[in-house]
Amino acid sequence: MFCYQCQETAFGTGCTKRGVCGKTEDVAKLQDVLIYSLKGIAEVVVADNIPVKDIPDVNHELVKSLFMTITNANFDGDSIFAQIEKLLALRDALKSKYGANVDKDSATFTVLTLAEALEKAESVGVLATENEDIRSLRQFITYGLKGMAAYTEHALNIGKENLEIYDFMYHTLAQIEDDSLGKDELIQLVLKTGETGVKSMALIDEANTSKYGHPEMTEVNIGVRSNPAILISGHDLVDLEQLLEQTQGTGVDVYTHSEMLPAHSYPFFKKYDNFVGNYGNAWHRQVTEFETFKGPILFTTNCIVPPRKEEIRERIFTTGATGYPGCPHIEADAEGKKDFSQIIEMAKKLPAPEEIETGTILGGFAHNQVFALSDQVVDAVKSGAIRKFFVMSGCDGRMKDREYYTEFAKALPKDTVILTSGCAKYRYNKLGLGDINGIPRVLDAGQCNDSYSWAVVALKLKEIFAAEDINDLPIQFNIAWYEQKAVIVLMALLSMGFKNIHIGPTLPGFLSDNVRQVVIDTFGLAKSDTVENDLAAFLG
Ligand code: FSO
Ligand code: SF4
Repeated sequence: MFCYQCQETAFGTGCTKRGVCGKTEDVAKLQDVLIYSLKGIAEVVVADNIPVKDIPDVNHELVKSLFMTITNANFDGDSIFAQIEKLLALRDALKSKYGANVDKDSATFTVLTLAEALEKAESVGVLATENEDIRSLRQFITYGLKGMAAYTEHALNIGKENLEIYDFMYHTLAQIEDDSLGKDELIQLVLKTGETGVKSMALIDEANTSKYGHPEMTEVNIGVRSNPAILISGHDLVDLEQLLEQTQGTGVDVYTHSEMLPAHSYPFFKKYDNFVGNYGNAWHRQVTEFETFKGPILFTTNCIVPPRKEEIRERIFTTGATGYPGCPHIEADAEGKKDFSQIIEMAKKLPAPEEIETGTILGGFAHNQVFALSDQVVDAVKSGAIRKFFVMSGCDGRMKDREYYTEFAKALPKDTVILTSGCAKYRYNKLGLGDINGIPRVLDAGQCNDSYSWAVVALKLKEIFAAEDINDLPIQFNIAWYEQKAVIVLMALLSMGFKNIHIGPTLPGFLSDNVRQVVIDTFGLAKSDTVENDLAAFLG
């Protein structure tokens, strides 16, 4: 196996035996074959000019398959192999229906058994591209597509689609295998991926807000009640809605975990009085927090940490693109309805969660809520009460050096405001950093996809302050990254013209030396340094 798609990749260069994330060699290989199968479908769609509006089933399997390969989403080899079989059948059906004549291996290969799929992986994985720079750019783009797919799938679950996104995905998957594309063309494709990434983030924003209302300033309880309860993790709001509906009148409470926290700020979910609060912190702390939670856990998306203890594994359920061997996977029926009754029945028999924290945290500062405060914000900037905004969106992770983000937040002067989203916020959202004339110093827009809000807010500020360049605004990006959703957020920001973005705790291992240099020279991308050096650099 070879995988270097996330920030925790072994030695910063690549996992070659087993993933640091816990992914086995077989699962890594099957994911490579899954991606290769998608390339075959893309070849067929592009070669035959098949209109994406005519192939909804294929489009939906495209985004689901990409999503299944995101870090910490799916550890279940059987479900990945079943997905490969499904894709190959779809590919062949497309070929016979449209009469496509594509002779590329990705469009013609077959694997009949798991063993054959594992053998196939030997020649189609990441290292199949020999040139290190071309490989780096091809993977950069592929990881962007994975993040884009995650956002597209959530929007799709709410019934919102943008056909341009599928179209882009097929063309890009077909193009990145095209040996005629050199470094420069691939760099252009990175930016195009970012542009389409912006569309996917706008789509999920539209889907979420049209169905659940605009997030509003909300205090979220982090303590517990005495009822038995279910913990829901991941990002899918439709799964949350269905779980809340099905738990009404059962005596079972529902708590959010990690990236599901922002759901509390949507007006729609406030009507459920068993929707108690948020339990725990960012994904990697689930190892201890699931022990004290006591009840069943539903994963709607990543991030799953492979549960070592059987007692915890027995309480885990997956749905959507996620999977874990031995944990029940809940499928939707033809109408998209999921039956969560087995989770509810399990919850009733288990003890209530053990309290690990008390108090509240503040959220709901997506673009609409920030625009509602815009007069206050603009006055504070004009008067000098706010000197600078720091966008610290992104992901949290296990590495010790991520303490940097807590220390950086603590060390920021009191006339600065943190704009956050994604699970990175857990590094500083309980520090009590106060406010500036009533404006909280940590404004949380929501999930990682809600980083979109900060781009929208920046564009608004550019207009208000009549700035010529978006980079002239008093906004500094200091982002924490971990997996491929953060990769698409980064690409989106680059495509919008934001420069001098700092990311950490390390630069991506998938950037080769040359590609890294190009990104540094062209976009001013930099790695976070020490708190002292960064503060000095950012605040002059
Ligand atoms: Fe975090 Fe995991 Fe949202 Fe990611 S829970 S790390 S970028 O999946 O998706 O922020
Ligand atoms: Fe390694 Fe990350 Fe790939 Fe897991 S997802 S195998 S930790 S690079």
